[in-house]
Amino acid sequence: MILALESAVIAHGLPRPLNIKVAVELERMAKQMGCDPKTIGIVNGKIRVGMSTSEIREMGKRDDVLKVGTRDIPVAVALKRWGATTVSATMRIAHDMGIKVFATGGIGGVHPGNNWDVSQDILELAQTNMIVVSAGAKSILDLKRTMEALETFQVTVIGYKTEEFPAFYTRSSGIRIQRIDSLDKIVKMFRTKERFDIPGAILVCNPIPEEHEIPGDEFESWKEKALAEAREKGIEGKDLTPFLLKRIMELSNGKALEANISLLKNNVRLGCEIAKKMEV
Ligand code: PSU
Ligand code: MN
Repeated sequence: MILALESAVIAHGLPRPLNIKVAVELERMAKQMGCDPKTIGIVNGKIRVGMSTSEIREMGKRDDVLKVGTRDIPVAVALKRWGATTVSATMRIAHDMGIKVFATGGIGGVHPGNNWDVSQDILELAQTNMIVVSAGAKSILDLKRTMEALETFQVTVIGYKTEEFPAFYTRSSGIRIQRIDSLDKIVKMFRTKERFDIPGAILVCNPIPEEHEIPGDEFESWKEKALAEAREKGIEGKDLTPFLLKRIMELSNGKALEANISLLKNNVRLGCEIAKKMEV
């Protein structure tokens, strides 16, 4: 009953020193639920499936950690760097080790604008056969285009106890998806995919718990401000997502941070339940 966890959230997603505390807490929760959590990352060029607590602590403190998507795995390994794996790289490595379930916060997707900033996460979700639990995609993204991309690339998207594609901080986006209420049905879907050799992931969308949800209009003003600042400063490419996350957390006076932690825990809980079902 292994559950994969990513490390980009430690190095680039959450502020210090809370990043370490949250990463350790997520592992503790998974263990308490009877799962074996494996936080995936790259330590001095070595791929670690199950970073030690001291490695997690060090990654959370270092300033020279690369943000590693799938295409960056060879770079981090060859240059013997520390690498924090995003959804794409975490999936690739976890799959290579035979891990079937992975819990994260939110997936990357299609950024707004016409500059073709489309996350590697989409391509990895299209190719790698796993169950990925996420709270949807953040509304810093173009959610409609993100959903269209997921369809084009044949990613199976389902809502756990919801009919709407959740938007990370909020439970709703107006974009409809197939609702599933039973863990057994998720496992059945996975088995069917295997039977017919359908490549790619099942993206299980798990909305943020109601008590920590941030209303869309409140979020919208922070988002607009963060996006405008990014444009002004010329921040783009792989630096864009971490910059926006950081600014939104600051602008929200900690509310976005609390929400982020809440949904991470919620996804680890569901990930554990699914991982346990997969074994039966
Ligand atoms: N969404 C979050 N927090 C994160 C990320 C996404 O709420 O830390 C990270 C994930 O690791 C995701 C990555 O895979 O950002 C996507 O980055 P990009 O948009 O550069 O592909
Ligand atoms: Mn990008």
